[in-house]
Amino acid sequence: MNSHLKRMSRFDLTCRLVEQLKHDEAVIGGIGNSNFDLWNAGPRPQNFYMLGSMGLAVPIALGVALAQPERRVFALEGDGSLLMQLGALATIANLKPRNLAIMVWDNAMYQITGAQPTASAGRADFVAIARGAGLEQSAWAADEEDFTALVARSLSEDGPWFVAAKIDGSAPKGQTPREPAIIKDRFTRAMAQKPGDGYGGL
Ligand SMILES: Cc1ncc(C[n+]2csc(CCOP(=O)(O)OP(=O)(O)O)c2C)c(N)n1
Repeated sequence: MNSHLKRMSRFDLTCRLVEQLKHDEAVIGGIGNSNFDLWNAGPRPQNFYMLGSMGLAVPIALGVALAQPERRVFALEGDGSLLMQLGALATIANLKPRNLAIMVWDNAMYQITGAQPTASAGRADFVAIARGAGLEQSAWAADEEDFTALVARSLSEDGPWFVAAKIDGSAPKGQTPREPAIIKDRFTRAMAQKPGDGYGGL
C-alpha cells in the first residue's frame, strides 16, 4: 500500500510544476481546489480552469493533447474527480498521447464539499489503478523532490505520464474568478498560438 508516502501541499506542488514550465504548455486544472491552486500559482493564458463538473480535467487535457501533439499538456485533478472518470485512463493508455501528463492530488476526500472520504481513504491505490489501465509510466511522488523530478521527466520524456501525490488538507488561499467565458476565450486564443520559438517541448 502507499501509507508511507509523505502528505504534501497541493499549492506547493502546483508551484513546483508551474515553475518548470517553459511557456506554451497547456495546463488543465480540475474543478475546485485543483484549479484554485493553479490560479494561485500564477495565472497563465495556457491554463484552463474547470469550474463546473468533476472528472473533466483529464478528458479535456486528452482532447488538447490529441489536437496539438507538439504541445505538452498537463491535467491536474483531485482524487474524487478522477474517480468520476476512471475510464479515461484506459482510453489514454490505448491512444498513448506522448505529450500528456496527469497529476492527481490525493487527499483521500471530497474536500471542497465537506471532506467526505473517497475510495482512497480505504483501499484504492491510484497508481495501481493507472498501471492496471495500461499506463506504464505511473508513479507516486514520495516527496517534493521526487515530484519535481517526475515533472521534469514528464516535460522531457515521452508519455503518457501519470503522477499521484498524497496531499494534506490545506485549503487554497484564493479562488479562480468565476468567469467561464473569459477563461474559455483566453485559453482558446492561447491554444491558437502554435508552440513557437523558444518552446522546449517535444
Ligand atoms: C459531476 C459532479 N458531481 C458532484 C459535484 C459536486 N462537487 C463539486 S467539487 C466536489 C468534490 C471534489 O473532490 P476532489 O476532486 O477530490 O477535490 P477536492 O475537493 O478534494 O480538492 C463535489 C462532490 C460536481 N461539481 N460535479
